[in-house]
Amino acid sequence: MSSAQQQTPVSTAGPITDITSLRSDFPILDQMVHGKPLVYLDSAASAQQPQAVIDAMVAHEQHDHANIHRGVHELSHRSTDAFEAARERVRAFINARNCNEIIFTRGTTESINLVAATLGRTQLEPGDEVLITHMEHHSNIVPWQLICAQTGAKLVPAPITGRGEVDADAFAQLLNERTKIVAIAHVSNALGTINPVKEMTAQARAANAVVLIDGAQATPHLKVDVRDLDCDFYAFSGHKMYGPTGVGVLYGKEALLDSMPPYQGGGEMILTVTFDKSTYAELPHKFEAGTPNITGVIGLGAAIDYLAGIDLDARCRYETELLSYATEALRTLPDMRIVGEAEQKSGVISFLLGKIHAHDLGTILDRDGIAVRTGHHCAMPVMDRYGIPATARASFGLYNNHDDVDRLIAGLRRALELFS
Ligand code: C6P
Repeated sequence: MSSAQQQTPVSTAGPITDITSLRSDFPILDQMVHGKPLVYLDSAASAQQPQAVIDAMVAHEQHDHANIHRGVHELSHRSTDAFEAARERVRAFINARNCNEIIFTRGTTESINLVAATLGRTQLEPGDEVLITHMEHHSNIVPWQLICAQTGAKLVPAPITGRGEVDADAFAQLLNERTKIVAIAHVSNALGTINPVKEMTAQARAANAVVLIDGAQATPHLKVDVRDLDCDFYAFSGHKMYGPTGVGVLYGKEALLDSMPPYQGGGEMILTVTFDKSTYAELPHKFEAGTPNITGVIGLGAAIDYLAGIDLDARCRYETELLSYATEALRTLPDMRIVGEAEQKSGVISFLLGKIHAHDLGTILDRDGIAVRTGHHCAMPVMDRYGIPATARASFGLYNNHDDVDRLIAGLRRALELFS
């Protein structure tokens, strides 16, 4: 059977509503680390993959591997079909109008760099402004800084409150006729805040700005509908949403993508080439120079199938309940400081415990088999905002449960004892 056929959802019994049954789909979780059962609380850095995703990629490599869009032979046809079928899955997943609006990239970082280096480079002029927020990941700061340095435009960060929400009044005031691009996170990886991106997009579009949403931390947890959001661009990564690393997506409105120059030159993105001049392929290929991560794209398609097989409401309820269980449990610890207490949160709790450095906390937890991330989480301005060098961060996937949280709390209690 070809991998394209294997990607089709298997369940005919309707979407799964019992989330607790899903943990066994993830083979990596069934292991001991330092003699203790693994507790994986680092899904915001990279989520684990279910067997179905691994199987789809292995099947592709075993049966169908070949380059795409280039061969007349059977394997190349199969590979191309599987690749383009994954594009259709992505389109449906975010409700884009058509597949021309789905560009495969290496991940969120490359998606944002693509927009900055094409639209940003050609549209920004001295005095123009790119409005971001103080809670952005470096991937939604540095590409804009680079392009501002080249064009004379200015990067403007909208402030955030002590709770970790964008200051809505300040955001509205900062939007003005010089604002050409607004680039905002849907969900903050350092604070867990869910931003009101639909409202922010409407405000930005009313000011005639182009809007890019960094959806890296949103697609694993929330329903994303780019038509409803009415954003111009939406960027996300496969490996945060139970797919493989090295593959991601840039959604862009077709007319806008059409008007932009290519990002990289090479094979696949051209129509004709002479030494005088080249003409470019139609969308989406215009932005997909070179051989893409074919297996990764197929894995991403399988991850979308996997998520589509789970009832979204049940998943959201489960994850929201787990987040509040974990938040309440952490609050029972003495000297606990949770960084980021927005009303709307998803997936992530950043915290500090007494005077224990976040890295020490991470190391102690690791000895207990508990994986959390520590550091600035590629969001140094967030750390500066709260006057801290780093936090420990527990982040959750649909395979986590109360036991994982209880193990985390026990590990933190041990850390407190060690440092008392
Ligand atoms: N955040 C984290 O541990 P890439 O690396 O391109 O797949 O994703 C970059 C990125 C962009 N925006 C947000 C909001 C993100 O969270 C990330 C990745 C990881 O928080 C690794 S730093």
